[in-house]
Amino acid sequence: MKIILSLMILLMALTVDAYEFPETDGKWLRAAPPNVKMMAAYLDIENNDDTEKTLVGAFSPAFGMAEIHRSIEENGVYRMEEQKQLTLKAGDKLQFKPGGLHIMLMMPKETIQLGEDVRICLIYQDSAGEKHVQHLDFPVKEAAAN
Ligand SMILES: [Cu+2]
Repeated sequence: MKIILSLMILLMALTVDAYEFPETDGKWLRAAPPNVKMMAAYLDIENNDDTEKTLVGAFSPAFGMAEIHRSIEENGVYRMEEQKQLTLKAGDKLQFKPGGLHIMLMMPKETIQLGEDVRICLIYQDSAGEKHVQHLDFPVKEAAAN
C-alpha cells in the first residue's frame, strides 16, 4: 500500500513537472494611489515550446480577483473585454502593455507598495483539460523599464 501510494505521488509529480510554461519577461505591476481598487499588471509571454499553450486565467494572493483583459478602442471610446482563453502557438509572443492586454487586479487585500514584489499566478490549460499554475513575481513600478 505504501509503495503504491509512493508511486502515485511520484507519477503526479512527474505529470506536473512535464508541463512547459511559456517564458516571461518585463513583468511589472503599475503603481496606483492607495484608494484605487483596480490595478493592472503587464508582461511579455513567449512560447518557446513546440506545443500550443492556452492561458485561461490568473489569480493573486494579494487581490480578491484577477482577470485577463484586453482594452479595445472603438470610435474613441475605450472598453475592456475579459479574455477567457488566449492561445499561444509554438513560437508565438504576447505582449501585455497599457492600452492593450493586461492582468486586471481587483479588490487589493492590503496596500500595494511601490518597489515591492507581488505574486501573480497565471493559469494554463493543456489539451487534456488539465490546469497548470505558473507562479510569478511582479515588481510594483510607475512605468515599464525600457
Ligand atoms: Cu481591465
